[in-house]
Amino acid sequence: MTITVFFAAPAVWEEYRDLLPGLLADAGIDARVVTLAPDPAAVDYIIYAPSAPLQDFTPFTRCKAVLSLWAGVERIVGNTTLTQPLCRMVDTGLTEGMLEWVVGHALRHHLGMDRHIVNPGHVWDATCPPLARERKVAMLGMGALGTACAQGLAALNFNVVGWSRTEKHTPGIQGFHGEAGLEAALRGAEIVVTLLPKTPETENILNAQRLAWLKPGAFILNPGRGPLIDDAALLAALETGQVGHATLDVFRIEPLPLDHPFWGHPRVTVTPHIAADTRATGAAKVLVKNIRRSEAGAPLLHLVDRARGY
Ligand code: NDP
Ligand code: OXD
Repeated sequence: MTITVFFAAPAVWEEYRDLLPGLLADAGIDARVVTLAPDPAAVDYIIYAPSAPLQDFTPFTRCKAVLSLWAGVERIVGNTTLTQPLCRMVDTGLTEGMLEWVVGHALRHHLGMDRHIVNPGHVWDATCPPLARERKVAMLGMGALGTACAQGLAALNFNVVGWSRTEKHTPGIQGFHGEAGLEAALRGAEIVVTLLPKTPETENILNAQRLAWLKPGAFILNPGRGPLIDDAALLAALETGQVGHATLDVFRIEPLPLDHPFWGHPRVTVTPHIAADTRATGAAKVLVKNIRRSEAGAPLLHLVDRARGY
């Protein structure tokens, strides 16, 4: 029987149009992919992105899963009309992109590259940076992305510790978990990377008290979500020097409003939510794999726990 896949993310359909139907066919799935759902009750799977106009999932009575093109699902997970299983995106392209962004920005701060790249006074400052092994890095979030980034930084010899909700045993990374483990993870850290989902528990996780646990002059990298950081506390910590620099990819409001103090702040780098992008070539394979599993009666991959919110 032909299944109907509703691609409900018009902004990125061009990237998938020549890819997805062929991959479904190659996987032996008899499917038609539609970009409009005139008969929602006939739809078997929905492919979703936050830019999608779709908000009411009630009419999709036959839908077996909603497959998100994004890793972060905070904009859909609380939708009360969504009763169908929700899967998030976990893909090597997303992971590799995040690893590159995190390692690149961590090395920029670790090596003090700015002093040499922007040096209008031609100052001969021969201060040598410490070795990576001498710097503690706290990775908040040890999921698909956090683990890859923690391992990448550890491979460069950084002293990486990880923090997650549940206990983890990642080779080469000292693990901490839960509220009780947060202080030990952050205390004395010189680089903090936030790769947590936005949930009620993680909002403002980096507040004034926790920023004070870091080594003075610490660097913050936030490619997770804007609300993980208390903006006012961060600005105050930048003012006192407790935080030396913050490199931020995500914000409470995006695009970041032009009058926001982060723009133009000498110790804040703004990148426009580009740390990692879902790339169609890899993502389409993940979507097809999940549809194939579901059609074969196997459990869905990357299922979101609606109660946890990620
Ligand atoms: P995962 O779901 O794989 O990992 C989330 C991690 O956060 C897990 O280790 C989880 O712990 C931990 N966590 C969640 N809640 C808590 C809590 N209350 N206390 C402690 N730890 C907690 O997500 P990904 O790694 O795939 O992605 C992380 C986030 O990155 C996304 O949610 C998204 O917001 C962001 N992102 C940003 C992108 C960008 O371009 N800027 C691109 C893609 C994603 P546990 O393992 O115990 O469950
Ligand atoms: C995502 C993102 O969550 O791009 O995938 O932020």
